[in-house]
Amino acid sequence: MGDNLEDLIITAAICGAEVTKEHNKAVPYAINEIVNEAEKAYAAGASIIHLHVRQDDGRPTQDLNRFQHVINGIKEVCPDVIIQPSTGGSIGMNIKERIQPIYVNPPPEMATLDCGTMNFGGDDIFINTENDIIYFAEEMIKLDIKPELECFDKGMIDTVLKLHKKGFIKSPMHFNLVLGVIGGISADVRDLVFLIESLPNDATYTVTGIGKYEFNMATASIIMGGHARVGLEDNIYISQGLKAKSNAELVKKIVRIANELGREIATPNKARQILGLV
Ligand code: KMH
Ligand code: ZN
Repeated sequence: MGDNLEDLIITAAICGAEVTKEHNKAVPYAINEIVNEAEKAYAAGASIIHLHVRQDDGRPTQDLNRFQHVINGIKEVCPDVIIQPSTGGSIGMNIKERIQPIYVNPPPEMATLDCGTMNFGGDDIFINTENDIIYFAEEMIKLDIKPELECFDKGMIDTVLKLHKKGFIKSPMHFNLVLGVIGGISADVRDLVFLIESLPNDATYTVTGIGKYEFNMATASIIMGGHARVGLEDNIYISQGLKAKSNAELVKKIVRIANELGREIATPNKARQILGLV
């Protein structure tokens, strides 16, 4: 294994919108905390920072200025890392609110694009109608931003393929297969194989396993030639019952696993080549 697989792109989802310091005190809120977590995750091997931001008191926000400040701060300490703002925001935000971070200056190289409506974690509804998806996609095309297509279930991949045929999403596409959100697809290897086999041949993909599935799903992806996402947004534990001390600790664990399996880690510039960002 590893001989002919491309280098592993590690995405660190360092902040999220729903997880709080009550869940894990390492979840960053203030600008300097987020910048610090990004820097350490990058130093540990992450080439992409998936970014949400917060008010100082922890409330999630999609405020353009707040994103600009955080992105400027991250670029100061790790200028070459790929910054991927979230357009998912948090549950209940409207699409105009959510799209703001794609308008930072200069535009980000990538941003997330959530590809369907779903129950999210129980009673919440994460709304992404087809028209919403088209709106995000068209704005990203205008600014030459590569969408990372967040798919929480197989039907969302079908939606992407349909919108791709209509020209709203360009090839080669990059997917984030998210498994284990309550309301989305479960996180069995069988589910992951099903999703991967549903992707176009020229697509790239990363895999996010939620909660206790984070490392199993990431490891399966490493073996199958995909990429991996870890971070406090998705999982607060480094191992069963033991809270992670930082995002970097989660990144270091997946680097160790990849090393053991003979998969090289991508630098940000290698990640740019793999994703067609250059
Ligand atoms: N906070 C979730 C409701 C994304 O970043 O694009 C959505 C989310 C997805 O985190
Ligand atoms: Zn997110």
